[in-house]
Amino acid sequence: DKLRSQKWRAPVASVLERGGVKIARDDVVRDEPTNNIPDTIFTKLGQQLHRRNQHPIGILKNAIYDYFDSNYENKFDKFDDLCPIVTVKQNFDDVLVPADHVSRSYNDTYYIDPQTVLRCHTSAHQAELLSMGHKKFLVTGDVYRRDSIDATHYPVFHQMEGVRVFSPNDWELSGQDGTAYAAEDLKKCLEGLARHLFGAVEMRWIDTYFPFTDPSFELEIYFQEKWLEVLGCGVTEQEILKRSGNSNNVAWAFGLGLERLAMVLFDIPDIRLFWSTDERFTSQFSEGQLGVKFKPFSKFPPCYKDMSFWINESFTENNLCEVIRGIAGDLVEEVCLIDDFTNKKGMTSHCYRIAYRSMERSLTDEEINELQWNVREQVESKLKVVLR
Ligand code: FA5
Ligand code: MG
Repeated sequence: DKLRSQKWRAPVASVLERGGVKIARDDVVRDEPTNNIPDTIFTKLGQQLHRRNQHPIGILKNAIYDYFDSNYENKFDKFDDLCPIVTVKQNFDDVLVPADHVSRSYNDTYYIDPQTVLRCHTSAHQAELLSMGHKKFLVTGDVYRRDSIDATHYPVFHQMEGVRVFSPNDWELSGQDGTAYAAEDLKKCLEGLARHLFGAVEMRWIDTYFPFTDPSFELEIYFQEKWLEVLGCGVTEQEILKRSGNSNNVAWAFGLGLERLAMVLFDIPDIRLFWSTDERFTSQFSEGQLGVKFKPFSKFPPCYKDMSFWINESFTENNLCEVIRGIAGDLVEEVCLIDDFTNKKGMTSHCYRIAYRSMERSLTDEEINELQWNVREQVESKLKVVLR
């Protein structure tokens, strides 16, 4: 969600941010200080859930393809096998992300080396495909982000990018300017998609900011008693069109969060389930079946553990989450800041509540205590905070 952020933060070039880099890799041979990709992420590369026709993400992708195929005479060009390893230029520069934008930091993005990242959005492919002359296309793929931990955020997820380029004859007769025409067409297209997928559903548009579109919007859907952001979109910045040889045109673009849409579509309560190989999960979905509601296989109780510590200047929540995920893997359900205060000496204390829960079985006290013990130890040694 952070690409919408308008708050610039100077990239933290401190040792500790590099320390964040070292965090997950310091027990393997390949200890590259400029590489912050832990093994839990490496093992996800190439899994391509979006290309499995029996998996909820693949089923959803195919349903979205159907919508575009049946509503547009000239079909959208489709790409779902573009490599997730891209250059910093593709991921950021080509879509006008400013040099000091927070999303570029090692805290937010997985770097292979200073010029190469795991794409953090499918927008990384926009400029190239536009330059190749594509006017209407969909790009589906796995994307990677260092992020917080809860039921709707995961460090690997899937997006589908859509781009449509208009030429002056498209809008001239409408009495609108190109931008207004494209914005209206975009909203109609996405509202139609939501109806195609969900039928009636409670949704709302939010005005937002992206470096690559203006105006920019997000669509939220009411799910599990909350508004859930499912996509970002907008009218493409003219500079991107100009650079790709589309100077006289106007375009719209969107980026769908496929897990979020699939959660609503299939009633899947937690994003970790998409990675489950438990048959009680996988057997509930089949090719082409949209009407299925996921039946949880009995709900196991969560176990909460709190930990408090004095933070230092380079402490970040993403680094904390990476340490916890490195130890507990998918057994961690949520990490939540529950207390935050600064004492008279100017020292700041954070208290985090960690929820442990397996989607597949009951956890024993012993197992959880061991996890928590390791978490405390590594949080202290790797993040250099002082436990209280
Ligand atoms: C983007 O990634 C923009 N590239 C989208 C875009 C494309 C805007 C084209 C304009 C034009 P954002 O960071 O908001 O935006 O992510 C898009 C969607 O991905 C979100 O709405 C959400 O549904 C999903 N998403 C974001 N972070 C996560 C996460 N950690 N886990 C699961 N889904 C996520
Ligand atoms: Mg967002």
